[in-house]
Amino acid sequence: TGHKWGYGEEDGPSAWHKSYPIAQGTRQSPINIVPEEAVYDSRLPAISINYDNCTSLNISNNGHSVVVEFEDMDDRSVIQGGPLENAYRLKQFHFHWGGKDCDGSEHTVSGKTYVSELHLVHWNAVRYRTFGEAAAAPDGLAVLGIFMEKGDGHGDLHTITDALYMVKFKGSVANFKGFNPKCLLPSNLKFWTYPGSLTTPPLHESVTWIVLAEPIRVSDKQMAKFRMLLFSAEEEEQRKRMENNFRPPQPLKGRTVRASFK
Ligand code: B30
Ligand code: ZN
Repeated sequence: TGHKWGYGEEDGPSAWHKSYPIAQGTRQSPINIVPEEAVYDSRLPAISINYDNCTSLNISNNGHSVVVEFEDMDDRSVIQGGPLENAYRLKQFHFHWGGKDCDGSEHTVSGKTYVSELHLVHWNAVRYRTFGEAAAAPDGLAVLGIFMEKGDGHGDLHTITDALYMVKFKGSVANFKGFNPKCLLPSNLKFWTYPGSLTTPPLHESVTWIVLAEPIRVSDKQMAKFRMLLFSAEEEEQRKRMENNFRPPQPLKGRTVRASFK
């Protein structure tokens, strides 16, 4: 896949605007969330996550992250409630992380960064025919962001980290059936929500962000496995470790962040 963007000196976040001018748009992501400035909305329904009949397909390295994809032909795994007007279907999840533990998340909370951030990407199949169509529409996507902090390792995260050796190189894909991401959720689903964008090119302003306040835990050993992945393909001579694949916070530009909790 011939992406010309990346996370390096030359092709990283500060260069993206040259090929993707929307990088300087009015609803870009991620952002720094300031809890004191978020507006508690008592009429915001709870977020409802229904992954009961969820079917994962494969795990892959797309050259910017590791991605687990789902069958999205019907409404078997959906998110609804919160700021969403209808159910959104799970398409994939992926991670962003740092090279060291001092950074890695895309969203920050009062300037605090986490070691990693999990994104569960859902699309509006009520209003759009395909994921691609939804990804370019203002109400097309809903991404559930979950912070990961250093600790004992959460639930079944090891199922993912133990599979990473199979997708070390860019372009590699491995079978990954029967994984239910329900096991990756924290116990409390309180959240912040705001209108934003994809955090990677094409940076479309199509995402309703739902960022959970409660982080999940990832161990040192598990983070080391993420950092064994490579941005480069097997045939490339220059091996580049996959790390620091996060975009820094973008200007809020007058947007309101709403909180589901006081
Ligand atoms: S994120 O959650 O905001 N980080 C996409 C989805 C979620 C986010 C970012 C991007 C997305 O669907 N991007 C378009 C898909 N890719 C295909 C791919 O797998 O690899 C196309 C592309 O970038 O232009 Cu490379
Ligand atoms: Zn992401």
